[in-house]
Amino acid sequence: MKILLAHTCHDLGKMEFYSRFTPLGLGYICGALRREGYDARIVNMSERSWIRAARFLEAERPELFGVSTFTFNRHEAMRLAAPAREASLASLIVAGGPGAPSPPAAAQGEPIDGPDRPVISAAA
Ligand code: B12
Repeated sequence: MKILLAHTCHDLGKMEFYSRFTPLGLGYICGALRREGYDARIVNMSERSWIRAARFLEAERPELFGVSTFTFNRHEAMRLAAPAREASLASLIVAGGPGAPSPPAAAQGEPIDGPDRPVISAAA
């Protein structure tokens, strides 16, 4: 199964070194998946435009698309997942990370139209 794990920062974060970082949590997930024999890769979309990010997904067509979710990038994480859903590029879209346990967007009544499954994960 082809798995793509992605991160993108918020627009302001493009100017910040830390926000652009590839989250360590994605590395853990990717390592565990690879150890189990899955074709898993990480892609950091922080420096790509939305159009380039969508084109990349179209070319890659992962079967599972995982999106890293923090509070600071929650809208962008959903936006990243949206083209995968709209074009049915990925069979399953999941969101995980420190922003996933109690999605702030859901708590505030904002629509979540990106992932199929928010994945519960813990952070202090
Ligand atoms: C080390 C650390 C850093 C380091 C290293 C960052 C890096 N490259 O990962 C530095 C100092 C650079 C940093 C920067 C930032 N950090 Co920081 N950081 C941490 C800290 C202490 C540990 C993170 C970690 O590695 N945990 C270990 C991993 C394995 O756990 P995890 O990330 O939760 O991942 C697990 C699950 O969540 C899940 N998972 C993670 N991603 C995904 C994705 C999918 C698809 C799925 C299915 C599952 C999944 O699987 C993983 C394995 O179980 C946490 C606090 C904490 N105790 O967790 C804060 C924390 C993650 N940081 C936080 C913040 C806010 C930031 C910054 C935005 C700060 C800033 N303004 O710049 C940046 C963002 C950096 C980035 N893009 O990742 C917040 C996030 C809060 C939130 N709800 O969004 C935390 C929780 C601290 C806090 N309590 O406020 N950070």
